[in-house]
Amino acid sequence: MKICKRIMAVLAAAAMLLTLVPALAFAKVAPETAPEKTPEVPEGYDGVVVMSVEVLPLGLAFIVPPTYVPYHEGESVAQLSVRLFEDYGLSYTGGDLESFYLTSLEYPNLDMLEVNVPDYLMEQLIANYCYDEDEGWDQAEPTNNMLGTGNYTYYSGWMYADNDVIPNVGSSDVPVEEGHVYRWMYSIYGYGMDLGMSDGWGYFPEFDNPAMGVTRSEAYTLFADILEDDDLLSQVGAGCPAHEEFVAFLNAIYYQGSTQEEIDAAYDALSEALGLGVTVVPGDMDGDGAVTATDAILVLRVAMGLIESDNPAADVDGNGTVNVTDALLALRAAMGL
Ligand SMILES: [Ca+2]
Ligand SMILES: [Ca+2]
Repeated sequence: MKICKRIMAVLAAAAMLLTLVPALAFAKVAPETAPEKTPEVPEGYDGVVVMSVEVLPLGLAFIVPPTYVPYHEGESVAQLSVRLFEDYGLSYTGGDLESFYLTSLEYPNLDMLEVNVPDYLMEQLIANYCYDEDEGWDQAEPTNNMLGTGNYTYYSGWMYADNDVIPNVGSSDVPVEEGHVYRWMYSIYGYGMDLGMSDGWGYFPEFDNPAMGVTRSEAYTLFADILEDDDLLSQVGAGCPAHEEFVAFLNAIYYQGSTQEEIDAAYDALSEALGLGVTVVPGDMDGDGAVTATDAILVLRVAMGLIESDNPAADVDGNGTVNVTDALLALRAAMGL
C-alpha cells in the first residue's frame, strides 16, 4: 500500500515533469525489430524467392527443403521450378516451359523409404476406396523413384502453391514475385484437399481436416533463412542453443496434419531461440504491443529498484540504464504525447 502511494506520488510528479523531458529524446522511441535476415541476391539475378518440394501427405517430408532460389525479372514459376529441379539433379517430366505441367519428379531413394500417411487422412483414403487394408493402394506405387500422377491413388499428382494458395492457372502463366513462397506438393487425395488447400471440388466428402487453411509460408521462409545463413545454421545443430526448438519446428512442418497453432508456436519458439524477429517496443513492459500507464508504472518500479527486471523494454531511451527518464518517456507514450 505504502509502495503504491509512493508510486502514485512519483507518477504525479512525473506527469508534471513531462514537459521538461526534451521532445527529442522521445524521437528515438520507435518499435525496434531485430534486423531481418535478408539473403543476398547473387550477381546477375533480380531477387530471391523461397521454393520447396514436399511430399507430406505420404509422410515423406521434403525432396527440396524450403530454400532460396534466385530469379530473373519476368521469369515464370515454371522456369524457376525447372531450374531448381536441375540444380538438385532431379529428373522430371512436365512438357515445355510454355505450358508446363509437372507429371513426375524424381524422389532420390524413394524406394528405400516407408510411406507413413497421417491417421486422419488414411481414414479418408480407406473410406473412399483409395486404400484397402488388405489390398493396399488403389494404384501402382512409383517406379525408378519417379513420383508422378496417379501413383498410390487415382487422384495423386503434383500441385503447386503460391503463398499457400493453389493458383487456378499453370505455373507457366505465373510470374515470380519477390517475397513469395512457391511450394511443389504431392497430393494423394481430393485434388489438394489433403494439403488443406482445396475443398475437393465437391467430389469428396468433407472431413475434419487439421491442415485446412493452414499457412506455412512464414515458417518455410524461416527454414530457408536458416539454411542460407551459416550463423543461424550453427545454432541449430546437436548440442547448440536452438537445437531443441529446431527439432520441434521440423516435427511441426514435416507433419501434414499440423494445425496453424502448432506451426506458429514452433515458429515463435525457434525465432526466439535464434534471437530473430523479437520486436521490442520501448516502454511496453507487458509486451502487448501498446505502451500504457501500467507499463509506465512498471518502468518506474524498475527505475526505483522496487522490482528487478531485465526486460529491454524498460530502457525506453536506449541509453543502457533504466531510470526515471525512461519512466517519464513511457508515461508520455502512454498519454500519447
Ligand atoms: Ca503494454
Ligand atoms: Ca534509459
